[in-house]
Amino acid sequence: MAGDELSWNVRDPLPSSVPACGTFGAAFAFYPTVSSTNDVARSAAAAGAPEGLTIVADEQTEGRGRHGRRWESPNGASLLCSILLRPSLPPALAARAGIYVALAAAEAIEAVTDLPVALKWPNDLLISERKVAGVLAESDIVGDRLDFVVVGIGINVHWHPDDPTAISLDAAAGRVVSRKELLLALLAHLERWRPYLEPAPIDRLLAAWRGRLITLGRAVVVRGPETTLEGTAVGVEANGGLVVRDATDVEHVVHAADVTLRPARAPER
Ligand code: BT5
Repeated sequence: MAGDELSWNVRDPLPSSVPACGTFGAAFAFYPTVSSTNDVARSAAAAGAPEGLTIVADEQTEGRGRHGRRWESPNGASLLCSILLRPSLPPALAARAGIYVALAAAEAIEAVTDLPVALKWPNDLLISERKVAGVLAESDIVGDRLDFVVVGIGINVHWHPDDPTAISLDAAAGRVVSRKELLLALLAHLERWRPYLEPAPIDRLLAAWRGRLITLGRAVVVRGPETTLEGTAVGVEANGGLVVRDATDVEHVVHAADVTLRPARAPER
């Protein structure tokens, strides 16, 4: 069914608030018209808005894609949405935010429509190899830190451009798909994947543990079941093994042993 066989001018209102179900949507705003939902979310982010802020609009006067391209959508036809994220990622990994939102959106569409969604690098969502949604991630870096990332997503729900490479959910599903249902599914899938946007949680556990480990940098005597080793504790491996460098600069990894700390050297006067 072609996209224009179904009218997009259906009564399918977006909500003015969403049920509190976690981080996403706890701060929420709907606008009939904005320049771009990403602009609204970025201004709010700069003013200190919390992670999870969700901005939706019926219409954008300056909806944009990547590299200054336009994102087309008639009033009320799409789910136009921007999400504010504040992940503790190094700026070099900011692209993960777009990956995360694209994945959550693909799952949300599948949950609501049962249609299989594929991703095209970097972050296009495709149904039957036609673009149904696009993702635009815009980040703000302060010093060597990622302050925030605003990820905008536009999903063609009731309309798509008159272009064989584009599709809408209504056209693909052969029915009128609810934008509100899609929005709630998106928020739920964002919630589900959010922990994985952080540096691997297990690495964070190890880093926190390592931070308290008095052993590192100290001269140690290591007594294992068979051998005794003297040296300096220089690190911990991912599996928890202690790395000890001996007097000849050879590194040994110790797993089961008793470690005695040599007294720390008195500070030089
Ligand atoms: C994207 O860019 O695909 C990112 C689109 C992000 C839009 C959302 S809407 C909410 C938020 N607020 C914004 O202002 N933006 C985000 P890109 O990969 O550069 O693709 C843009 C290209 O896709 C255009 O040059 C057109 O060729 C095509 N296009 C434009 N509108 C389309 C639509 N509705 N459906 C499919 N393709 C479209």
